[in-house]
Amino acid sequence: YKLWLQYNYIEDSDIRDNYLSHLNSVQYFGDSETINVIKEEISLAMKSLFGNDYLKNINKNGLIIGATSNLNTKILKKLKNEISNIQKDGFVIKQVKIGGIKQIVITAKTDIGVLYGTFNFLKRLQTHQSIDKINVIDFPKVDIRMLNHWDNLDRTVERGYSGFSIWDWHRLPNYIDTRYKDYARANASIGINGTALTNVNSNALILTPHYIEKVKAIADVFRPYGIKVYLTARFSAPIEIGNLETADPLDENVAKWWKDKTAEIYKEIPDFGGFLVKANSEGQPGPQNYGRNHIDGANMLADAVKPFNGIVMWRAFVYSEHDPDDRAKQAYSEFVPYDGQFRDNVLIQVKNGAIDFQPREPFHPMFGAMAKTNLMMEFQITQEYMGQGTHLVYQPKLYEEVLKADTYREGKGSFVAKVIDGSLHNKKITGIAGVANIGTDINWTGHHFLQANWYGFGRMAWNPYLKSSDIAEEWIKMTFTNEKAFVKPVKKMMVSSRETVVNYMTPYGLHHIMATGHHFGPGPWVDNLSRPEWNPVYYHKADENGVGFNRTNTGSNATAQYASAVKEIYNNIETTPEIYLLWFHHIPWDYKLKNGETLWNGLALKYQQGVNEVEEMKSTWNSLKKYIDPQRFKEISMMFDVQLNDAKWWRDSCLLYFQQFSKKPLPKGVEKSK
Ligand code: GCW
Repeated sequence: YKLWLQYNYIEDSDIRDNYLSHLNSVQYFGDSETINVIKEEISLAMKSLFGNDYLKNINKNGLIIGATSNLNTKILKKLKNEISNIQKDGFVIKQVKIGGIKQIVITAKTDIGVLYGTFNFLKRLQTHQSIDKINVIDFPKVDIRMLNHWDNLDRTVERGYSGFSIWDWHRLPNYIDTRYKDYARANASIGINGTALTNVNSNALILTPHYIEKVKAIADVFRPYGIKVYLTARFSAPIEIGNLETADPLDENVAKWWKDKTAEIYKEIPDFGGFLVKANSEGQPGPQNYGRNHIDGANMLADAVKPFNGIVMWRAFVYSEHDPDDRAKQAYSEFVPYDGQFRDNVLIQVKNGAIDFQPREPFHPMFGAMAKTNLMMEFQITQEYMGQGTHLVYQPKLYEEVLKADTYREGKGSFVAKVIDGSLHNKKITGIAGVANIGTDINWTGHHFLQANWYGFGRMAWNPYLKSSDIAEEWIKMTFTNEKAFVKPVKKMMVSSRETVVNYMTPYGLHHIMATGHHFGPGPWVDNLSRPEWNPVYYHKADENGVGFNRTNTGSNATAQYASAVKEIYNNIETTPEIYLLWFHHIPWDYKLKNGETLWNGLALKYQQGVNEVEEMKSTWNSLKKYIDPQRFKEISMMFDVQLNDAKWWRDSCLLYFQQFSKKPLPKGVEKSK
């Protein structure tokens, strides 16, 4: 339940004594709700890390915590250089000598920055890093770092696999579940500063006074932790809850209705973040219902929130049956021509890939393609297409792969990360969102290891250039133990787990072959759904001649949506990385892979490799029993049983299905379940 804020007692007395020699006292400067929560956190952490031996003597080495505006000039003088380098909600942690006493100063321009600095400092203690002569300066590289909850008002969670929604609408606003505070602590500890409480397939009721009051109660809990609340705006709300006959964005009454509604929300929640909108996508209402376009819709809402410094996050996840040629192309075609026409408080929110949160997708061609539009990333933390809440898949590895991809939009080195932090085109507002995997389960995320995906998302939102393996290591130490013999194998297992799921589900660029609706197990055979682009056969196109989706210039030409350097790489089968082979090319079963195997054999071997890797994870885990508590050990161990079964199911059924086209035997080494 405590996530990565376990603050395990430091058993090693050398480490403990060394820390304690620096931590005889703590002095706080400033007076705000945020400073109060910092005090609470420090006291909780210290007691837990050190037992009763902490913070005894005020005249010895200690901690000084407070924003620069509240520190005295003596301290400020010592930190002049560092302070001038603090950006945004960034912070400095530095040891200085004042009156012969060594003080570790945690400071920032804002109290929220001080909170971030405090959590950073506590992380160092949790992970047993040295604080001798500590000198750290850090700041968030992205402005909006938020979670998107796909939580419905009846507490079901769309694509949620860890119980029900933690927002207890029935008992709000008067009953404040302690979870809200723990949620805020956890998020603030990784730098998350926003949360959209409700599902993008939204219910307009959330915008009625009855619910606004409840949202306000949540916002009040989150405020000291620097977390702003956002809501999803159902485009047809003016009709559904406003008694208007239309939701046409160019209708004056509609625009006025949104302005009034927005003012009503801000009256209760003065720091309300703004709206997240899914429009004209998967049946959700939107401006196109009235013959208008995305600009009309987004700008109308942007004008409503503008006086309050609010923003609109307008999703680019659009596709329809009317473009049967290639679903992957639609978002780019619908949005890129509008570049430069959105208001400056609109962000277009783009999923990491052009289809839908697959185990692996090439980066979305919209990244880097809209130089004059704020554009933010949407990752999925919940595992809709990756075994849901039961498979250990460490997703920051996927995030890293996408962020590191080179769009070549401004020449070599135009990484997706530079689009997201705004540096590629000097963007006004930058953002990154993750679809939350949080629910009422005691461990929050269903599977203990999936807490790491929430953690890792937050860390990479703070700094999209971080290495996912480093993040895994700090998470393991904070969540379980610093014991090397545990950390090393677990880190290895986490870091390779993403490739493993690709191997047993969708190797070599296969995608969207999950069973219909729930997207859990395999379903490559499904061919009877009403819309072509819902059927897995649409994506793999397997027949006797081969398999894969030809998106090159001889096929759907989706490759033309990339910068020319990237387009050329993907158009040519020789230069296409094999991880994307079947994403971009339709190729014969006996095509020779780089390792000399035929495509059919290679595919079968990958499925087998995926199964073998889950076996290895399971046995690694079983060998680590002595390092952790029996309950977490057992629960995780049972999850590996589920994952292994599922991996075999994927291997067996996909190979059996594709074999009817390849008409070839399974290569040596590939097993079949009985
Ligand atoms: O991934 C798909 C999901 C839908 C989801 C949609 C979206 C919220 O299957 O459940 O709806 O994407 O992102 O809008």
